[in-house]
Amino acid sequence: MVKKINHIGIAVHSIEESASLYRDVYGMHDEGIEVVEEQKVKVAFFAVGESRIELLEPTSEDSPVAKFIAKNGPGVHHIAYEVEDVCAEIERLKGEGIRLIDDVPRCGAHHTQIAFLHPKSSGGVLTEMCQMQH
Ligand code: CMX
Repeated sequence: MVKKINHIGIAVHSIEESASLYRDVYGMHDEGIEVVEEQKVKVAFFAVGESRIELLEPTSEDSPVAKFIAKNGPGVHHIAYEVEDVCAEIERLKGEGIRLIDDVPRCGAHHTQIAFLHPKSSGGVLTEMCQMQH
C-alpha cells in the first residue's frame, strides 16, 4: 500500500529557467539535477518536507514529457507515491484491474525503482509507484 507522496512531477521546457521560482521565490532546498536516460528526462528535485517537487525537462523529442508539453504546455505531469515493495504493488494493482505502463519496475531518479499506472486507469492522473533502494 502507499506510504506517502514521494514527489510531484512538473513538466518544464527548461530546468534552468524554471528553477529560480522553486529555489529563490518559494525557498525550497535544491537537491540537484540528474539525467534519467531510460525516461529521456533531466530532473531537478526541490525538497518540501518529506516530499519533493520534481521538475522534468525532456532530453529528446520522443520523450513522454516532450509529448506532454507539446499537447498541454508545461504543468503538473504526475504524482508519485512511495511504496515498500514496488513489485508487490504492481501485482496488487493488476489484481485490482488497474492497467500498468510498466509490468516490471524500471530505474527512476534518486536510486528508485518505479512503475507507472496508465492515466486512463487512474482517473486521468499519471501515477507512479516508487520504491526507495536502501
Ligand atoms: N497525465 C495525464 N494524462 C496523460 C499524461 C499525463 N502526464 N500523459 C499522457 N496522458 C494521456 C493523453 O492525454 C492521452 O489521452 P487521450 O487519449 O484522451 O488524448 C493518453 O494519455 C495517451 O497519451 P499520448 O499523448 O497519446 O501518449 P502516449 O500514449 O504515447 O503515452 C503515456 C502516454 C502515459 C503511456 C506515456 O506518457 C508514459 O509512458 N508515461 C510514463 C513515463 C513518463 O512519463 N516518464 C517521465 C517521468 C520520469 C520520472 O519521473 O522519472
